[in-house]
Amino acid sequence: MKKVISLLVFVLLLSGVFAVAVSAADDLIVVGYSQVGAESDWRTANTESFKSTFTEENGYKLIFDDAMQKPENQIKAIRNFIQQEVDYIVLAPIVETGWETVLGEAKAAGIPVILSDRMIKVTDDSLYVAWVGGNFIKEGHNAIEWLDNYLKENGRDNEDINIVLLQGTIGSSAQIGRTQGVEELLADRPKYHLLAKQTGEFTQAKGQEVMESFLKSYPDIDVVIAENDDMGYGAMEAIRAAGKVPGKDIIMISYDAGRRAFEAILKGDLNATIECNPLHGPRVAEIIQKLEKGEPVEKIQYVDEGVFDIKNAAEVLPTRAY
Ligand code: GZL
Repeated sequence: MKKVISLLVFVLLLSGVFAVAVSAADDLIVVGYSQVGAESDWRTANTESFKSTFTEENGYKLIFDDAMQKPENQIKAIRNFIQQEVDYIVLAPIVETGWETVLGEAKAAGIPVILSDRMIKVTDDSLYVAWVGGNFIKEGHNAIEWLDNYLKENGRDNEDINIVLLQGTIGSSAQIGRTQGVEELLADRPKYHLLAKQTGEFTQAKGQEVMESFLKSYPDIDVVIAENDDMGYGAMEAIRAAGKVPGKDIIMISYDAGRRAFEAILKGDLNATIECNPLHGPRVAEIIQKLEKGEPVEKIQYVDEGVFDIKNAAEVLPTRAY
């Protein structure tokens, strides 16, 4: 008899534990996150920012999808999130176009969409609740304004300056904004000559390949502007292989301001890195918490960004989170 009672108590306890576990799982906010890929140091830091924020102990279940830089994979992932009836969809859109239909499906399913990193071009901006990211046009301006000061400080402000531009993924907000910002300021600087621009797909390998072709076509390049640090590292390899010294024979400017960029500045290989802060996880979580409470959220939320060079790299590097 005693055995029966103890078995009964054990089963009751077990079902109670199970019920608590189920209800705890039910309380988690389910977030479907479609990430661009894993193409750069920046992207790695951006992904880590989400994975370390959207944890079960913080009250979330994160369903993460790496689109491997293919927009069609993001469309599939979003449809999958809708089928799984997630509570929120977070999208880092690879390119700006092609989102009306699938985000319309998310809206019809009553699932709020939050954009992180890059922007989308849609006629109906109710298709997303908010966007968190960098001010890409301002980042473009930052590069040219830094170059103005650098040339002045080095007594070269009256020289004709030949520039090549390694662009990011064509059609991505980061590429569109940075290129626009650079070209806007070049338009009223007759001494600066943009010899060529071409995409390096935000990767180190492709950046090196494109820079090799630039060096073959243009023997007198003075400045490389790379729309991310990774393409900048590739360009440095190409410049060294051509018998020149990056950071000295050719001024090097790149975007993101990851740890490796600070190290390259201190080594003298890179002259400036224009920050684009990837730590969007906490900002997106803040938006979700507000939405959970029915509070209003700002539609467009820029992250803080700086410009780093030999003057501040040593002091700032120890404080960097990525
Ligand atoms: C910028 C982000 C860009 C980074 C690249 O917000 O979209 O994509 O500059 C990354 O490093 O590949």
